[in-house]
Order: sequence, then C-alpha cells, then structure tokens
Amino acid sequence: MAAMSNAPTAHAPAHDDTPVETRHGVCNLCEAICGLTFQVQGKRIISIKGNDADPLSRGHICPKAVALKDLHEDPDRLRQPIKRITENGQTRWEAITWDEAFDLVVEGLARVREQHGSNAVAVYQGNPSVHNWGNITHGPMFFGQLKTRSRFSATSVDQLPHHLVSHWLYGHQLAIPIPDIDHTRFMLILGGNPLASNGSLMTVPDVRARFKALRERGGKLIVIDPRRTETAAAADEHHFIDPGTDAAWLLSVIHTLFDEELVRPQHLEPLLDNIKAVRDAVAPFSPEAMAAHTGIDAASTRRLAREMAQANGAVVYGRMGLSTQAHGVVCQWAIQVINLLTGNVDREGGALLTSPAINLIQTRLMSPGHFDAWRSRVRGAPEFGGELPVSVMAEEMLTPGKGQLRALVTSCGNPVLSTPNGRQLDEALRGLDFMVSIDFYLNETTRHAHVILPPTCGVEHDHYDLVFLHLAVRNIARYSEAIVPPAGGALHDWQIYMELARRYARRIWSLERASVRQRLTGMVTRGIMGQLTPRRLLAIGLNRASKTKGATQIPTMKQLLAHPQGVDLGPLQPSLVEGLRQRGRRIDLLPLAIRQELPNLVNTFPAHVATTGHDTEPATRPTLKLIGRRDVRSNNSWMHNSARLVSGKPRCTLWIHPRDAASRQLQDGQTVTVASRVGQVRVPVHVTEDIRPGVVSLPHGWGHDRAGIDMKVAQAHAGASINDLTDDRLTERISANAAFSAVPVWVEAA
Ligand SMILES: Nc1nc2c(c(=O)[nH]1)N[C@H]1C(S)=C(S)[C@@H](COP(=O)(O)OP(=O)(O)OC[C@H]3O[C@@H](n4cnc5c(=O)[nH]c(N)nc54)[C@H](O)[C@@H]3O)O[C@H]1N2
Ligand SMILES: Nc1nc2c(c(=O)[nH]1)N[C@H]1C(S)=C(S)[C@@H](COP(=O)(O)OP(=O)(O)OC[C@H]3O[C@@H](n4cnc5c(=O)[nH]c(N)nc54)[C@H](O)[C@@H]3O)O[C@H]1N2
Ligand code: SF4
Ligand SMILES: [Mo]
Repeated sequence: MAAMSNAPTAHAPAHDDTPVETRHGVCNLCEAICGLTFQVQGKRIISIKGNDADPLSRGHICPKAVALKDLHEDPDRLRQPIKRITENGQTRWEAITWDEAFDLVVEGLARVREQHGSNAVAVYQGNPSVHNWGNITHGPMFFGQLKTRSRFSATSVDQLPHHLVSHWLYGHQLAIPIPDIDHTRFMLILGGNPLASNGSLMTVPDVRARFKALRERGGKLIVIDPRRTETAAAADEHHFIDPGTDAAWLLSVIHTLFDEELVRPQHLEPLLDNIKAVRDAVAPFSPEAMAAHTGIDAASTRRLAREMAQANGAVVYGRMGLSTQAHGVVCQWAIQVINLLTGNVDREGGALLTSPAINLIQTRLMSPGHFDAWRSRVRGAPEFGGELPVSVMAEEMLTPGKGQLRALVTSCGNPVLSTPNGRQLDEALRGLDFMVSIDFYLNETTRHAHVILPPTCGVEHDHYDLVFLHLAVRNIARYSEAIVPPAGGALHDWQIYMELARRYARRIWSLERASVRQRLTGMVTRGIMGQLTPRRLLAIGLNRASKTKGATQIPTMKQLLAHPQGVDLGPLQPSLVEGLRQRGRRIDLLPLAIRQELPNLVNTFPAHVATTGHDTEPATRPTLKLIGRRDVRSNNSWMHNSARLVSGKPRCTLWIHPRDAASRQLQDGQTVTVASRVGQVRVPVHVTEDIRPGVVSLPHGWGHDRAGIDMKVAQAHAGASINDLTDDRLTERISANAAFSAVPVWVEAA
C-alpha cells in the first residue's frame, strides 16, 4: 500500500552547461534558523553550507541542514494529493487532482459538522507550523472557519508552562525573556541541552562558540540534568538531579535568596507585588529539606544561589525537561521569580525581551492568551489560549456521548509518535468518521487520513521567521526567497489553507447563522487574502512597523531583499519594564494558581504517584524513571527518511546506569523490554555512567515499524516510540501539559 504516481519529476540531472548559482536561504528545521548558502544548478541543489555573513548564525550549520537536499529529492515525499481507498478489507492510496482533494476534504469536514456540531471537528497543528510561516499568515483563515473549540497543538507537549507563566507575570504569552547568552556571566541551565537541540525559546545557533566566549569572559556555565549531556560536558559544573524534582530545587533556591538576604530586584522593585508572600510560601522548601528529593546537596544549592545573586548579569534557563514534568508550571514560574528577585530580568547579561522587526506582541497579531475559559469534556482539563492539552485528544475521540470528536485535521504534525500514549491515539484515529492531513509524508499519523494534502518543502518556498526571530539571542531580520522552484502544480501550505478556506466557507454557507453582510465581508476578506502572499503581508507589516511610535530600526522589504544574509538589528535591549510601565501593569509574583499549588507540592514527591492517583510501583518489580533525549542528527518524529541522518550506530537506545544494568544482569547492546502502565517497547540498552542511577533515557520520534507507512529509509531504521510508554494520564498539574519526565517503567531482558 504505497502512494502512487509519486516519483519526483524535477530531479533529472541538469545538463553540464547549466550555470551553477549561489543562493542564500535558511534552515527552518529547528529554532536556530541558521543562515545557509546553497549552490544550485537548475532545479538541483548541489551543496549546502553555513553562511558566514549571517549576523545571527555566523556560519554555523549542523548535519540536518544538509538533509534539506534529501528531503527535496526524497522519492517517498508526496507531491500530489492522495486519497485512501478501502475495498474488501484492503487499503490502497490513489493519487487525485487538487480539485478533487479539496472537494473531498470540505465535504468530509462539513458533513461531520452538520451531524455532530462544529466542536466534533478537531485540529492538531504540529511543530513545523511555527517553522513554516505560511501556516502562521494564512492558516488562521481556514482554522478559524472551523469554529471549533477542539484545537490541539504541539504546544501542550512542549512549552505550554512558559506561555502560562509569561501570561500571568508579564501580561502576554509570548513575553518570554530570552537569556542574554552573549553578555551573561552566570548561566544555569536545567532540563535543556542546547548543544544537541541548538536552543529552544532561545534561538541560539553557534551555541558552542557562545558558551566558550561566556567562559572566556570569566563567566560560569552550570547544568542540572539527570543525564550528563553534551552541554553538561561543556559546562563548569554539572549536577545530576532526580527527574521531576526541579520544582523542589528551584523553590529551595528562592528560599536561600530570602534566607541569606540576597534578594535585590534592583530597577524592577517598584513593579513587583507580593514579594513577602513569596518568601512565606517558600519557607518550607529549605535546601536542607529538599536535598533528599532532588539529590543535590544543600551546600551546593546555597553556593549556587549566592553565586547567581552576586554575578554581574546572571540567568537561570529551563527548557523541555522542566516544562514537560508534573510540576512544569511551578518550575517555569520559579525560574522567573529567581531572575526577577536577583534583578536579572530586563537587564544586559540577564534575560531580556527581544525587539524583532515584526513584533507579534506590540502589533497584537498574537493574543495575550487566556487560561481555563473552558475545559475538556471527559477529564475537565483547562484550555490555554483557545487550545486544549493534546493529552486528552484520544480520550475525547474514544469516549462516546455528546461532544465526542469525530473528525480531525492534522497539519505539520505526527501526534501518533509525538504525544503521550501514542498507541491509544493510533486506535482513536482509526475510528474517526473523517480525517485530513496536510503533510508531505505517509507516516504513522497520516496513514489514518482519508485524504493527504502535500505542501511544498522548505527549499521550495520563501521564509521569514515570524516566531523564532522573536525568541533569538540577537535581533536580526532576514527574508529568504525560495532556493529552487516548486515542482509544477505543487502548492504551498498557505495556498492550501486559502483554497480550503474559500471552498469551506461556500459549503457551510447554509449552516452559518451569519448575516448577508457578514458573509460578504468574509468573501471580500478571503478574496483579498487570496491575493496577498506571505511576502506581501511581510512588506505591509514592515511598513506599518516603521511608522509606529518609537520605531528606530525597522528595515524595509527592499533592504531585506538586498541583504539575503540578514540585517543585524543589534543585541537585546531592556524594554520589558518600560513596556509594563506604559501599560500601567505591575508584576504579581504569586499568581493564584501557584499560591494554591505550593502547599500541596511539598507532599507530592515523587510527583507521579500524586498526579495519577494510583501507585504504579508493585513492590516486587522496582521501577526506573524514564526521561527523553535529543540527538543532533534527529529532528522530532521526521527527517528519519534521510539516509545520511539515520546511518551509523543506532541512536534509539535506552541509556541505563551500570548499577541498574547489573541488578538486571544486562549487558551493553542487549535488547530489553521496557514497560509502563500503557505499553511496552523493545530496544537495545546502552550502559553508561552518564545517566543518574534509577533513571533511563530514550529519544522520541522513532517507531517507524507501524504498518501502512511509506518512508523506506525510516522503516529500515525503525527504532521504537518512547510515546508508546509515556502516559496520557501523567500531566502537568496546573496546565495539563504532557509530563514526559520521570515516567515509571520496568526494564528487563527481552
Ligand atoms: N516523549 C517525548 N515526546 C515528545 C517530545 C519529547 O521530548 N519527548 N518532544 C515534544 C516536542 S517539544 C514537540 S515540538 C513535538 C513535535 O511533534 P509534532 O508536532 O508531531 O511534530 P514533528 O514530529 O516535527 O512532525 C512534523 C510533521 O510535519 C510534517 N511537515 C514537516 N514540514 C512541514 C511543512 O512545512 N508543512 C506541513 N504541512 N507539514 C510539514 C512532517 O512530515 C511530519 O509529519 O514532539 C513532542 N513529543
Ligand atoms: N537535534 C534536534 N534539535 C532539536 C529538536 C530535535 O528533535 N532534534 N527538537 C526541537 C524542539 S521541537 C524543541 S522543543 C527543542 C528542545 O530543546 P531542549 O529542551 O534543549 O531539548 P532536549 O534535548 O530535549 O533537552 C531536555 C533535557 O532535559 C533533561 N531532562 C529530562 N527530564 C528532566 C528533569 O526532570 N529535570 C531536569 N533538570 N532535566 C531533565 C534531558 O536529559 C535533556 O537533556 O529542541 C529543538 N531542537
Ligand atoms: S542547528 Fe541545524 S537544524 Fe537547526 S537551523 Fe541550524 S542547521 Fe538547521
Ligand atoms: Mo518542541
């Protein structure tokens, strides 16, 4: 059951006399958005290199960028819509025209809406939604029309706690202060491994050179992680921590700041409310009392708190390992409080808001966010910013009753491999009345779709990074044109959304209780938007931005076109406090949900027993705590169809400490069974002292051995999916973000 008529047509070798041209572009695979230089002959990419002239990435490149060529040429990549046909229990896929595909999708979605209401249609928007700007500029035209509350995205397997905390403290979900890595003198990283990930909520290409510079100017890098990561190996100090206990450690740091009279909010002081209430709330969390939970001795904690408070520019930064655990919101809150109480928010060398040319906060293009305005039907999990946590998506599909989910639109996502309890979701997708995927692979998720709509790939469309330039450690603006022309007839994501929006609006005409006037306005808006390319919208946005009060350094579209390597807008500058003052806002250091959570927290370690409400640890079989892992040659759940990225030693291995291996009589390389409440997988073990005793680590995004997918290289390097072990019932206690860290598992020889 393979996709038909899908062979690439655009890659016949060009004649030798075709001139070789140099083009500048970016890699949009991860948050680092490195500037690249391509050599192109006709429609063929000859080479890909880092661009030394790029003011942000300064020539940096990683192996994944070179695989952009593999993606472009991949014979398995879909280049034409396909529909699933099931006859006599057999499934096959048939290539269809775009016209037929659009009609099928619109009809499938509209029918579910007619029969079951608009909330019966769910949406999952995956990670590349924010890496491919056409999704941001034109996606809302279509998704908004679905008028559904059943919206899900990768946010709730990732950075949701950051948004919630920024929404509470600074008034906007995107007001996330970014570490000023180029000027800081003390950087403490918890649950992040930028040397493998290239940074997250901190766009930081070339991070190794920046760490080196930090230490050369006398600064210190500290890493707290249950694993000795690449970043830990490059740091001045590494402390192993018991997974899921970071909240206890961070609260003990706040405790120490008060206890040792190190609280100096400096210029922020006049804006801070509830400082004393925080002091009282953290009173029970002394480093001495928390050491037994975290495994970090009290003397080290107190010393680190002192060093941080005394450094001339310090920053605490916590990422995936902290956001996706039971106490993720408390962790991200505590990090902001530490940075605020030591006077390190909105100052050079601390953490600062950025000043991108297109500012999604100031222009109000992005909503400030809202929390718990409604809850999920089955479990009562809270929405944030109009989205429900994806941990509840499968149960909303599987639980009968009014409001049950019956249809799904996925775009840029592979939630079967990326969300907790992937097997359960697999099962749930099988039962849907209708599903459409906007994606260029027939993979573990899209195989359940009735229709797949494949957009162009990264090198075939232009790019301006609306999101990650907002989160970068230096202000730059950079527009890149497409590197190679798209294959004939191919559509970009934004074009797919526009056409879906147009046809869907027409189809649900009779369903909408809209007035004639509203319908006309909709038609006119869609008519205009249909003509406006993302690039045209960018030009309009830049022009507008240059006219706002106080704007100093907004480049014009003409300048961007003349400088494809990017325009440098300088280092990060303080702007948060000024912005808050202008809006008459103060910073409430102790939001209500945190105030209510802290008294419980002291009793909720180990975190997961408290979260699930059932004890998963039978006394006879000791559990280990499962955590994740990223590798520089892997990119979430995809890009495994590039031979150059998956070749070599298998990377989907379970790291285990020699002590835990010995007690189970396991040898390095041996295949083991790993089991959790929800499922089990078989993987080889890697026995290493680089992991804390009691903890095991498996990377995510693997598990390409499911039937009915069509990615031949990935299938040959299948690995196993960690999310067949992670548990949809284990969630962050306030936001219901997925809690991937510290999942209890049993490991034994297979
Ligand atoms: N256990 C565990 N699970 C995790 C994580 C973890 O650390 N541990 N990490 C989580 C995190 S941080 C994230 S962000 C999620 C990511 O998980 P997902 O949201 O599922 O995103 P990806 O795995 O990147 O899958 C991307 C999909 O989009 C398609 N695609 C790529 N580019 C484009 C494009 O331009 N347009 C369209 N339409 N499609 C495109 C690809 O073919 C692929 O199917 O995984 C999460 N899951
Ligand atoms: N090469 C590569 N780069 C990527 C990606 C990729 O898949 N591959 N994905 C991109 C995406 S979508 C994202 S969101 C970013 C993520 O960027 P990072 O957050 O930097 O990525 P991770 O490598 O997952 O780092 C998480 C770290 O947390 C540790 N950890 C796990 N549990 C705990 C805990 O309880 N406490 C503490 N203190 N640490 C813990 C893990 O050991 C790991 O080292 O990376 C992006 N960049
Ligand atoms: S670090 Fe690698 S994957 Fe990330 S943008 Fe740069 S080249 Fe691409
Ligand atoms: Mo992510």
